[in-house]
Amino acid sequence: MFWPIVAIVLFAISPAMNWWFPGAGDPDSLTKGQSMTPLGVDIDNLFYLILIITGVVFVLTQIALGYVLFRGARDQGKKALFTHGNHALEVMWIIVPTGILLFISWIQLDVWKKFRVISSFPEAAVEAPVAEVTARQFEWRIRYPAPGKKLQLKPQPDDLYTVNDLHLPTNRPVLIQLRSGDVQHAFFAPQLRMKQDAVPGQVIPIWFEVTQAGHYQLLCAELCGWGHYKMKARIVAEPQASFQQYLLDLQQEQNDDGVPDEKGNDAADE
Ligand SMILES: [Cu+2]
Repeated sequence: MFWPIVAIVLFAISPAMNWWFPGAGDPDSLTKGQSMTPLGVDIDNLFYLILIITGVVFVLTQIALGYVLFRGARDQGKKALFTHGNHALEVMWIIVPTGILLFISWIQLDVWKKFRVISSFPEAAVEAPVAEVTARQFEWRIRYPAPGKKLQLKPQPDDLYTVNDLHLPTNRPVLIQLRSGDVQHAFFAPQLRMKQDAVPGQVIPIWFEVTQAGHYQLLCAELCGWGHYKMKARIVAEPQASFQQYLLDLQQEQNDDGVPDEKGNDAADE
């Protein structure tokens, strides 16, 4: 009974110890441990379902094991019973796990479709990708289209660039074109429940919808070389208006050559 008790105690104290899923930045927040995207909540629910099924099976089999050990210790001296098996039992323990696995694979189809199948992505997000993120040794290069323009597959002269700082609008599905410049990396935003490999030579679209403004982690989840640990970036989710303003500011900053204009004003000071 030792391991079931350990498992149940760990399960009970995990949320309080902050060992649960990563959630909102504020550790005292009520949403701690809760995904910041609606699809992430669906993914968490699948995880909980599997945790409950495996948890119940684990506790029941441990109790059965404990009972058999207890019986064996109590009935010492009795002759052991050898059997060639029980046909009905064997049929049962093939059919029941098969049924459970089929049930899990069926119930996750919808979430998988929304997460990975491009034809099921939200149309508005597919029409206007927000940014292109290129992973490289060892940083995230971010390319936005100029304000008011659409992101093209090929870089445009007026595109805007940043490194390790991905700004996104909240409360609408956003699509990102994911690339890799060298080796295989993985775009991992734990609070948003988004993980996708970046593969050289491929442009992989990913989408999510952040429901709460804030700062979230962006990490590389594929050991990609000596500087893998340096690929720690941030995602800044903000309302549409401040996201637009951010792009305008970025544009001004990028186009500023540092030379004062005819009136003697430095563009960056305006
Ligand atoms: Cu990497």
